[in-house]
Amino acid sequence: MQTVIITAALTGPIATKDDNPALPTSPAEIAASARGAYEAGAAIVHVHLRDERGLPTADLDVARRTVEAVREACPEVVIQLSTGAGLEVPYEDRMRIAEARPAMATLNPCTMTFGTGEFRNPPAQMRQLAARMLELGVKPELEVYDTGHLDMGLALLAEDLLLEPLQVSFVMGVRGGMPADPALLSYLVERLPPGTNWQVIGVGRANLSMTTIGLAMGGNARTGMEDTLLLEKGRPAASNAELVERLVGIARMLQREPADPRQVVETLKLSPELV
Ligand code: KMH
Ligand code: ZN
Repeated sequence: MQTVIITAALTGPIATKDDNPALPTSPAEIAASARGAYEAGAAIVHVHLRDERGLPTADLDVARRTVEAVREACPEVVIQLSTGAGLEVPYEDRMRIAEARPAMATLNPCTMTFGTGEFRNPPAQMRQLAARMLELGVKPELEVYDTGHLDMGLALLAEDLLLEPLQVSFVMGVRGGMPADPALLSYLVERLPPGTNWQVIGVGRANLSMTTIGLAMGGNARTGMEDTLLLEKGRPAASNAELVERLVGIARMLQREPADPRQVVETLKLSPELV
């Protein structure tokens, strides 16, 4: 049976507990949610840091405490820290997140309008972050929100700032990025270097449909309260685990079994000392 890498995006930078009381924000809540998501079938947890007021932060001490809490609660799962952090977080602070040496971290190749805000990813500093992740052995996950973002990612590969196999997310449905259109997904998947690991991220209403299409196309998939706070219209998700359980159910209907973290370490050639 073909395996599938399931990622759980636990918190994100935007929602608050007012939007969904089950949203994990403290290191302890994120750790417990990571445990639940792992037990439901996620091999990777995508983690945004929040400060004690619940606001997005890139504070390195919060990063280290959060990573430690997740490792304590769920030593098996692969930890991926977001360097996207939050729209208001200065890029210089975001770059420092890699110093926490998670096994994986996100790399956002392009500046864009992101909903009602601006998501700054200055080319020179983005390349500095890519180079630093290379030095630290932190595996980047390229977050592709539009067709040109993939071109930028392939430019980084040509500049030896990325190592293969690439890990690429196609983020569908962000206002300011590409719409949730299967034709765009097919176009982008066609342009990936052989051996690339790719996943679909569907935001909001696009989450269920686009991740299902991505699974059916043989890709990997992400879910979690960063991407959707609702299990269905009017029904808030009770937990990240609940969203992961649903995605795993769809994968199994498509005859695909969730990969475990060990398989992910091998497939993505993660640095063993960072897992
Ligand atoms: N911070 C959001 C604007 C990432 O995790 O690196 C986009 C984001 C990407 O969350
Ligand atoms: Zn994120």
